[in-house]
Formats: sequence, C-alpha cells, structure tokens
Amino acid sequence: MIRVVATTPFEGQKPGTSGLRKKVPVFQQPHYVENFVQAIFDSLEGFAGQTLVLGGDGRYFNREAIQTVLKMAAAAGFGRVAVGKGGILSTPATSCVIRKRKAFGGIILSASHNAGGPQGDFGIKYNIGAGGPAPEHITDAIFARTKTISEYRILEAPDVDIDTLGEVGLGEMVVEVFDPVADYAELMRTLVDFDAIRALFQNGFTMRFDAMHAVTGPYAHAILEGMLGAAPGTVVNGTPEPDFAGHHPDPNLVYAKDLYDLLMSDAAPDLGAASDGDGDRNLIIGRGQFVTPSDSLAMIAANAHLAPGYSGGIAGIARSMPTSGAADRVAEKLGITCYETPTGWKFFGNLLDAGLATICGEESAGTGSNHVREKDGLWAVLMWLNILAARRESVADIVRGHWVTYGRNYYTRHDFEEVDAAAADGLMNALRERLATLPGQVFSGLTVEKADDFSYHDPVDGSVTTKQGVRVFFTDGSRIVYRLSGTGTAGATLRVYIERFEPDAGRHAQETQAALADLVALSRSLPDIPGRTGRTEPDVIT
Ligand code: VG1
Ligand code: CO
Repeated sequence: MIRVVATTPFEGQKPGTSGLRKKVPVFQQPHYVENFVQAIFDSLEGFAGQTLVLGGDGRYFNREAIQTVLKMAAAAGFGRVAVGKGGILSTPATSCVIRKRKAFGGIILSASHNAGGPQGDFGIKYNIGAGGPAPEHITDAIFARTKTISEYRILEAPDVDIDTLGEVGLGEMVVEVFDPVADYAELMRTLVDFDAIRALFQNGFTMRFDAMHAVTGPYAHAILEGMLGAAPGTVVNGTPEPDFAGHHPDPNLVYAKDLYDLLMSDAAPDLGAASDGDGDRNLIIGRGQFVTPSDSLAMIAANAHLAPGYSGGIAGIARSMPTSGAADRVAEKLGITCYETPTGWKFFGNLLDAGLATICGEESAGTGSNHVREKDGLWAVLMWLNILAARRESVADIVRGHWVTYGRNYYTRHDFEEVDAAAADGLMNALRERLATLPGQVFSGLTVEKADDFSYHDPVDGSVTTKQGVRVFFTDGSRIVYRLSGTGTAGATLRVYIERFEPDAGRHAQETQAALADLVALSRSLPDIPGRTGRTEPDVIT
C-alpha cells in the first residue's frame, strides 16, 4: 500500500557542488531524506516504468537511506531499481551502469571524501540518464521543490534484502540486486591495455593501492589483484567500512600520509595510489615523486594515445577553473581546445556529450574521460599503469620529462576550514568589490594584470553560471584564486589556489611551497585572511 505522508519543508536542502551533504544527524531527522528524495522525483518527468540505479559508498546510514529510496521509487512508479549488492556502488560505477542499462537516472548516497560515522557526513546526489550529476537547472528545481513540499509517497513494505544477487518484487516495481564491480571492470578492460599491465606486474613492478576503507576496495581487489595479477596485498584498507575506520577517506597528502611516506622511503614500491570515499578521486605517487592532480591531468592527456581506448587521439580537454594551466599547454601542443569550467563535475557533462572534450580533470584529485560522466579514481590509476607499461619509465622520469617539454606549473591549494560563514562571505564580497581597482596595483613586487569573478558560458546549451571564484592574475603569469567550498557541512571552507608557471627546466627542482612562498604570503595579505577569519595558517595544504 502506498502511504501519502504530510510533511513540511526543511531549510537548506540545497544541492551543492556535488549533491546535498549534511551531518548524519541532520539526515536522521524524520522526513528529511523523504522530503529530499520526493523533491528529486517531483522535479523529473517521464520515469514511469523506467529504471533507477541506486547505490552508495557504504558509509554509515547508507543502508537505511537505500531502503527509503527503494520504497519511495516504488511509490513514484519506477519500473525497476538496480541496486548494487550491499548498497555498494562507486560513483564512477554508478555512472557506468546508468549508461550501460540506459536507465532513467541514478541516486548516489555519498559524501565522498568527507568523514563518515554517526557524527560524520552523509549525502544524496541525483544523476541523469547520460550518467552524470544533474545539471544546475535540475538541482535548482529540486531545491525549489524542497521549499514547497507538503507530502511524500512511500510504499509500506518490509525492508528489501539487498545482500542477495537477483530480482525481487517491491509493490509493482522490481528490485534487482547486482554485482557492483562487473560492469565497471568490463568497461575498464576496453579502455586500457590489460595485457600490457599484466606483463608489467609479471616483470616485478610493485604497487600499493590504498582504498582508505572506502568503496574502491572491492573494485581494486577484483581489477588490480584479480584481473591484472598484482601481488596479493597490493590493495590495502580494501574493505569498505561504515566509518572508514575513523579516517577521512580523502586521498591527499594529509589524509594519505602513510602512503606518501612509504613512497618517499627506501621501501617504496614503483607506484602508490589511493581513492576517496566514493571512488571518484585519485592520488598518484611514484617512487620519490608525488604527481599533483593538475599535472596528472596534463600527463594523462599527453599520453592518452598509449591506451587502446584513446588510440585515435583526444578531441579536447576540459579542466575546472582553479585547476592549473598544465593541461592547457598539452592541449596547445596537440592542437585541441582546453575548456575551462566551474568547479564540479556537472559542468563537464555537456562538453563530453557533445564530443568537445575527451579527458577532464580537477585540481581536487579528480580525473576522468568520456567513458562515464563522473570523475573516476581507478580509471586514472589504470591509465597511469597503462602509460608506465607502455613507456617503461619511472613515474619520476615521466614527470620530469613532461616538465622539460611543457614547463612546470607550480601549484598548491590552501584550505581554511570551518571558518565563520559570515566572515567568509564578507571576505569574498570585499574582494569582489575591489576587482575593478586591482589591475595595475603592485603587491610585494607582483603587479596585478587583471582580476575578475569567473563566469562560465556553456558552449553547448548557452547557460551562464556566475560568481564561480575570484581570480587575480599577475603580469608574470602567476595566479591566485579564491572560492568558497560547496561540499562542506560545517561553517565555510575558504579555498585559495596558488599557481606559477616556470618554463626554465633549470628551475624545476624547487619544493612547491618554497617556489610559491611570495604568492602564498600575498594570498593571505591581499584579502586579509588573518584579520577577517582569525586564521593565520590553513588547515589543509594540497
Ligand atoms: C570539491 C572540489 C571539487 C569537486 C567536489 C566534489 O568541491 O573542490 O573539485 O568536484 O569537491 O568532489 P568544493 O565545492 O568543496 O570545492 V567529491 O569526490 O567530494 O564528489
Ligand atoms: Co568523491
């Protein structure tokens, strides 16, 4: 029986950079999940009898939310929900499955790299039939609906067993529990040279993949150790846990420090890699050589033709605005366009659908291609393995060689987390007010060339997205970018992105923070971060 339940709106159910993210106790309030899921369904048309793909990164509250979505999807009239076994489905695998099954869309339950557990974060994101995150006109409609919602519909039924493969009925709908790894692994096999990578491992190549107790464990076990023959034990922390064993499943140099330390030690394997909570981010570290995400994007693009899925070359590259210009230099050499989009994968969808871009990436450890419509952590690792197998050089040699050819973009991001929201808004507004007066001014020897607030004009659908980050460019080619995070769940996170291009190969061996020290100091004094936020040092440096 379908129950119609009266409800009232919750404040703040606004999807951010990547879906709705809040603390678990917020989601645990009666009606909270139901309101948001109903708002999603109310914003969509034409799904009667169609398939919805459903899964999550296995974090705390995943199973409860899955049951709610299943019963609401049955009440809404979906014909089938395909749910990953155990409620597990990485973000890129969700995108893969939506596309492969020609599903109407999908719901991903994840707060990505944010900590999980009873006091941690949870999230809900809707993906469209093309496989990617809902574009802004849909997320805007969902948010508008959350503000007027007065009832939701849910099937009264016992919980569905999501741990047994196969199909069961739920009201008039079919619930299909499927293997979350199979389709994804099959897709990977068509894109990268599994034979070459298997031979690489056979010849003694060593690797450590840290799944950070999050969703990529089963995928990495099956693909790296199973299909590719990496030594058992290559994958560590490979069992998804609801609280990620108490860690932040964020593959950066702060939260994956053990991996970094190993790769810098005498005991280093040839390659170290990691992925985040929902499997869409990647960290790449060679023996003694960290690869920044911005560089990794450029290097994957420059070498993509070595992988069978891209042997015909790439049509274009797209990067988010704060991502370094390293990819632009590769695009220039290849004679293709490098598109610059706002932060968040949803802006790449149109470019990929239209065939304008093949490879996309973000400075936040996200890299992907037109094989799905999400960033894809394991794909990036497999691309690196393919490149290493084809070139038979070390990561360090490939990185240094790339810099010699293209120059080096020294790059760092400084995050000031849980800043008072009003103070952060005040800082951004004050910067915006000064934009017109900045050009020509000289700060500690650096002359401002231009300054703006980034707007994106989507070349495919003509939509315009404004206020995507304040950019200050200097005459020597350096750049500082300021923006506020759209994924946090407490206060505001101020992200400061700092970059300088160095063409001279004789100056490529500097330590990043030292090479950028003057810009870093200026990045704090220019908007008076200490005065406005009370912070003198960032919480996270990537
Ligand atoms: C951050 C990153 C952005 C990424 C987003 C989602 O957003 O900066 O590049 O697309 O997280 O990634 P923000 O608004 O906090 O800067 V994930 O792996 O959290 O889905
Ligand atoms: Co993620």
